Amino acid sequence: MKVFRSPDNPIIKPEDVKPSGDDFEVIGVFNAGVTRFKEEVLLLLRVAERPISRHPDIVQTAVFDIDKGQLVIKEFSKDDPEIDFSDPRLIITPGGTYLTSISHLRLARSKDGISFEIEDRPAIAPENDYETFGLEDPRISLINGRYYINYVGVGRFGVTTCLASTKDFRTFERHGVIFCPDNKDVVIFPEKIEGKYYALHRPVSPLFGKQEIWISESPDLFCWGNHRCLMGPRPGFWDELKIGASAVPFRIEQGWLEVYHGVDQNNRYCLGAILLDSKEPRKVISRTQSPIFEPEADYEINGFFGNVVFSCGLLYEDKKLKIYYGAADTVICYAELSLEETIEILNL
Ligand code: MAN
Repeated sequence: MKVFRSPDNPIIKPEDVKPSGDDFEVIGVFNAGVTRFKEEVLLLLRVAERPISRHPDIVQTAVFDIDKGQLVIKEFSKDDPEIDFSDPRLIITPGGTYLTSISHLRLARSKDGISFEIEDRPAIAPENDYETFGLEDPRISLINGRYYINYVGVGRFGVTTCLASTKDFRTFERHGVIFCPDNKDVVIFPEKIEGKYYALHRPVSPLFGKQEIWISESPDLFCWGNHRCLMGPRPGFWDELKIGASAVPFRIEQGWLEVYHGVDQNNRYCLGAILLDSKEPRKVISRTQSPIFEPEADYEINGFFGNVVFSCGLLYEDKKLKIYYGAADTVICYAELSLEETIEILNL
């Protein structure tokens, strides 16, 4: 599979983004929702920040304090034997788990899809009990002229998926939690199919089951039911450990094309594709055997969490998949795949 990577990659880096407050630094800008709005490409960036370190032996992070209505700083000693820092994303303490950074969503606009102007202030930031550890991985679905944004809310209840919407990307209306904990990697199909809205999502069972892609339906985008498992990881494959939906599905002649992500035993994140039936998206018609896109460039292999290509959105234009993706949980990059080749490896 031929992948065209923009020679300007990474197109957005942490140093391009203004921190949301004094004494904070941006350590990652990645996993952006994407849409076209008027003449521009809009990205809703996930911006990960942490307090600027005051001592090398102390790990600091921030959480949103509901009562104070602001971020408060938490400190942990690197020497504390009871704390597990082995995953760079997590601080696991006997008293509970924290994230090493807190994310919010920020708008970026571009005329050419490559050079972006990034707003100075967050578009959507932690605000309630479901978001105290941050907002992550937005996806944007344009439905009947309104832009629906679903994002991961991380808080003391776990990992939920919340919904917001906007008409103008200036004001955002929140619609609350649409999938209970733990559930992420939600993508909402951009139109009703045979009278129903559909979403792919990824619930997690702590006891049984694997991290698999589920499909559900809704009359109104807010109440979701008729949940069923769509497909799971494949032992021995690049997507053996866990899978989740990535980009919002789009219609092609043969059905719905979905670009999803899969993870192997070494925590390497790649993208693959599936084709779902155009009238009954619960039917998987085809699934790529090998990844359509894998971490190979230096900025995909090395970073905050290396060996990751992770997409939350693409533009399907000119028979191309124009993919915006987070590389190594650090930067935003751009790549193009041809629809023709994608269809070929789906054996359609
Ligand atoms: C999680 C995702 C992303 C992130 C990857 C890799 O599963 O939700 O936030 O890019 O892990 O760390």
